[in-house]
Formats: sequence, structure tokens, C-alpha cells
Amino acid sequence: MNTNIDTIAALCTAPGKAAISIVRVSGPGAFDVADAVFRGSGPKPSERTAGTFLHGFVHGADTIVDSEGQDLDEVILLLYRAPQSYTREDVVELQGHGGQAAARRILAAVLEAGARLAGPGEFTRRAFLNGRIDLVQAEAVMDLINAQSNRAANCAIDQLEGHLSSYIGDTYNKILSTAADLEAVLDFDDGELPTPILPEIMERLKSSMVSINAVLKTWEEGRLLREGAVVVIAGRPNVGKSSLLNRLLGSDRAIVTDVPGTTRDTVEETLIVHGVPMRLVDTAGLRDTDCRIEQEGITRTQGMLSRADLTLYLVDAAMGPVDDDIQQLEACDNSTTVLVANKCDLAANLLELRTGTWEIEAQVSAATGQGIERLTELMAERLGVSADDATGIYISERHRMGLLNAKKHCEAAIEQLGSEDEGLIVTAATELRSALEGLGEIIGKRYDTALLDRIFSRFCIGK
Ligand SMILES: Nc1nc2c(ncn2[C@@H]2O[C@H](COP(=O)(O)OP(=O)(O)OP(=O)(O)O)[C@@H](O)[C@H]2O)c(=O)[nH]1
Ligand SMILES: [Mg+2]
Repeated sequence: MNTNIDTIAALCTAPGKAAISIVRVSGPGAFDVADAVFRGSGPKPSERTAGTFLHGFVHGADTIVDSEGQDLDEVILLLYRAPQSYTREDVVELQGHGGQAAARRILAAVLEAGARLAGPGEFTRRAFLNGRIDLVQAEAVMDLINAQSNRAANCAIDQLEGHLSSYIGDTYNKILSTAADLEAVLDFDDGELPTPILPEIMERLKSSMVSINAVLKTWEEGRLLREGAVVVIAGRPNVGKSSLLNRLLGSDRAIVTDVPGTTRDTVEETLIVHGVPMRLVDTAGLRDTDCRIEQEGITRTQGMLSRADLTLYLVDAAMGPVDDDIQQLEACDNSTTVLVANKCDLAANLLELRTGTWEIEAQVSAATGQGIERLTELMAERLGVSADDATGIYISERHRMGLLNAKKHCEAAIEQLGSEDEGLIVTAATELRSALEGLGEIIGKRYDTALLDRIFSRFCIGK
């Protein structure tokens, strides 16, 4: 452990009215800070054993303006001794009463006693630097805090428990031993190459590529689980976009009238489907208009359409797509657009319409709820979302970049080994070392301050 570090502190609970708030202190001076601010019966905190919790009061140091050593809050103090703590350092947690003032006063007293205010994610960063968790597990902490659904939380726990880390670690070790064997081949003189070993090395590399490709496939769904999907409801005025939003949400979120052009600004709300937060966006109806307010609304619709993971393009079931719809659809990406016919309760016959490449994929009635369940399933299907209870490994964008890097270098190594040019064995070995760097960066075998800053800046203060 690096002993040349300071003692940090932060409020770990959300500020505001609550039953309790927790100020956490971590570092070599944590117990000195506790001794300075805590008043209770019996020996001082620093003289207690780990795992003790003490009842007492936090008082301000005499130097704190206005406090003059007075009691600031009644607290429970928890003691953890290195390495048995979240950060693997000495840690003290002060549980006081919730609320803005009480928590702020405890934190002020702790800082006055010598601790420094922690930066975002600094406790978790220390847990990583002190070897308690790897980078992938550190990221899982934030995934868990950000999880919006049971399924996302389960996946984060899986990652925190090390499932993704072991997968990447195993692949790393496989390539490492292959690289070592390849480097051993280099010790042979030219013309004395034990050729049978090269095909075996190739096979092992191909098997590593299978592992890399398999986990790469989880990225898209992982992104949706973590960040959610933007699902835009678009179409001409009055086709029932706002009614569909309300029906999907099961609440009267957007204004519905029979006046075309009712919705001007975009209206957004989240619906969780199979654990994926879908940001449903109701938009202003698309048409030519002289009204400046409506024009601005339509500009916003176009903006949302360009950011959509999925577009539900609505048409009136009695009419099907009219020329204006076809024109709008021309600009849409077929793979991310679902053509939906609404108001099918009014249409005499269900549509069997195909317009060029466009086919009506869902027939619904926002008024009666007909077809809504099927539409929700279709949305999940088109976004590539699997069933509700599917958990396991789902990589993030950062993991994907490392894996793609490793994949590129493994592919190059396989190609070079396949060329049967002995001179290329050296280059192939170098490629494998680069592949290892890509994988090593994911779990944090290799890191620099910039990488850690990038990862932990997304954390909240106190975590
Ligand atoms: N019968 C029937 N009426 C519907 C259905 N969906 C919407 N409507 C009616 O159609 C009218 C327009 O509905 P909206 O949801 O406001 O339509 P919109 O597409 O949001 O319209 P703009 O905001 O103007 O673009 C309202 O009178 C709704 O009650 C449906 O499935 N069946
Ligand atoms: Mg509307």
C-alpha cells in the first residue's frame, strides 16, 4: 500500500432530509481525525479494535468559527482498520442525523481536524489502487448506483463479483501463455523452427478470438442497460402520438386533443422494458406550417429523430402511409424504424400495407390498448433486448475499445503466422504483446492517471 497519501473525507449520503447521513473518513490519519472530533465514554476511537461502533457526539474544533468546541450532532462512529475496509485503509464512518445542516457540520469538523475533501470516486479509486478490486469492478460500483432497473442492478452485481473480470483475465492469461510460447520459438535458429508448434499456436489464438468476439457481442445490450434507449414517437399531426405515449406509460403524461398540432415541445418519460430504460419521446406532428411555434417544435422533432435508437413512426390505420409519410420515411433508417398503424379500432379492416420497403409492423389502438403489448415486445426485439431475467456479462464502451484493440492485434498476429514467413514471427509476438495491453487496460493491469481520472470523474463524491 502507498503510505505517502493523505486522509480524505466526504459526505456519502445524499444531502437533504433523511433519517441519517454518513460522513466517511479514509486514510492514515482517519483515527486521529476521529479522536479530534468525537466525544464519547471510554477509550478514544484510536484505542478501540476494528469493527467497534461507538455512540457519542461530534464536536467542532475550537478553531471552527461559531462552533467553539460545542457538540454538533449525536452520532454512531464505526471503525474499520486497514486492510479490512472499503478502501483497504483505516476508515471511520460517522453516522449523524440526516439533513443539510447537521451533515455539513460534521463534515466541516472532520475537515478542520485535518482531513481533505475527497474528489469524485476517490474512495473507490483507493480501493482499486490498494488492490481490493480491479477497474472493471470499480466501474460496477457506479453501474449499481446508476441502475434504473432490477435487471441492470443484477448485472452490476455480477460485474462487481468479478464475472467480467475473470472472463477478461482468463482471455488475458490464454494470450499471455500463447505469446510466451511464440517468443520461445524465436530462440530457435533460422531453419530449425519446430514448425508443428506454429499451427497449435494459431489454433490457440483463434480460440482466444472466439472468446473476445463472444463478449464483444454483449456491448449493444450493455449500453442499453446502462444508458437506456431513446425511442421517438413521430408522425403527422393527429395520428395519436401523444395518446400512444400515454397508453405505453399508463398515465396521462401528454396533452391529447383532436386539434392537429397539439404537441409543440417534445415530451419525455421513461418506460422500463425487460430492464432497459426506454426514454419515450413524444414529438410535434410533422407537417408544413406557417406557425413559428409549431415550426420550432418540428425542428426539435427532427433533432430527436437523428438521436433515436428506435423510431415508432405512426400513421392512421384508416389511411395507411400517405405521400407526406412516405417522404418522411425516406429519411428514416429502415433498421431503426417501426411503422405503426394507430386507431385500428376505427379501421374497418386491418391493414396489410407494404409501401416500397416499408411494411406496417404493428397495428395498435392507443384508445383501447389493442396491440400495445405486442408493440412493446417488438420495441424490445428491434433494440436487441433479451428477456427480463437475462443477466450476466454486459460490457461497456470502454471495455469494448480495449477488446477491439486486442482483437485487431490478435488478427494481425494470426495473419502473420499464417504467412509462413519466419521473419514475421517476431512481428506476430509484438502484436500479441499489444493485444495484451488492450486487455490489461480493461481490468487495470495497466493504467495511467489520465485513465483513472476519466473513469472516476463519473463517480459521485463520497463513493
Ligand atoms: N378512436 C381512436 N382515437 C384515437 C386513438 N389515438 C388517438 N386518438 C384520438 O386522436 C386525436 C389526436 O390524438 P393525439 O394523441 O393528440 O394525436 P397526436 O399525434 O399527438 O397529435 P399532434 O400532437 O397534434 O401531433 C385525439 O382526439 C385522440 O383521442 C385511437 O387509437 N383510436
Ligand atoms: Mg401530440
